[in-house]
Amino acid sequence: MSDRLQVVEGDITRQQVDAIVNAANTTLLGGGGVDGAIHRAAGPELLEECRKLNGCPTGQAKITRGYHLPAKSVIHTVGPVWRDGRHGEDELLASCYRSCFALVAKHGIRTVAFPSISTGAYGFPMERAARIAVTEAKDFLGRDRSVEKVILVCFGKSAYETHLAAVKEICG
Ligand code: AR6
Repeated sequence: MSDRLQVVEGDITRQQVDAIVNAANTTLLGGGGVDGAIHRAAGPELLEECRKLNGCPTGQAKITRGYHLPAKSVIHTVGPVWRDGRHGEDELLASCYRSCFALVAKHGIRTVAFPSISTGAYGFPMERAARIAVTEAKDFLGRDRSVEKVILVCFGKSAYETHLAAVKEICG
């Protein structure tokens, strides 16, 4: 289990995987944070393809090519904006991970890297988000034997430690 679920500290745009996940907004037309970094690294062709997707609702996901990224595909998902935790935020964030994993399975993707969706501009508490990410990744890896690696890419040491703790708590 734990060899198929990895936590690393780093920049998701540098990951050598089949697909990386983008924490986008409902327009899918780019933004700041990891979204901005992915669009910069992929090049303008990514925005051209995104324009044809007509956006994406919160909790869902859409896939594009990766263009100049090392990753062949980008899975764009839209996390919930944190309000107070009583507006379906947990379920919407879990739904992001499930929607991404559904695309992973559908497209025969074997290695996928996720950023910590919603924990930047959207303000979702990271510990709580990390537990949801790890729970969904563990469930998916238990169901799908063809996926070799799910990498949770943490931006900074504190994010890394938070995610490691969630893996220890949930995966033992
Ligand atoms: N690699 C990995 N993780 C990163 C990187 C990177 N290069 N850059 C930032 N992070 P955010 P959100 C981490 O704000 O909260 C955008 O403008 C960051 O430290 O990128 O889902 C979109 O267009 C944080 O832990 O996404 C939306 O409007 C995590 O990625 C909005 O922000 C997510 O932070 C989405 O907000």
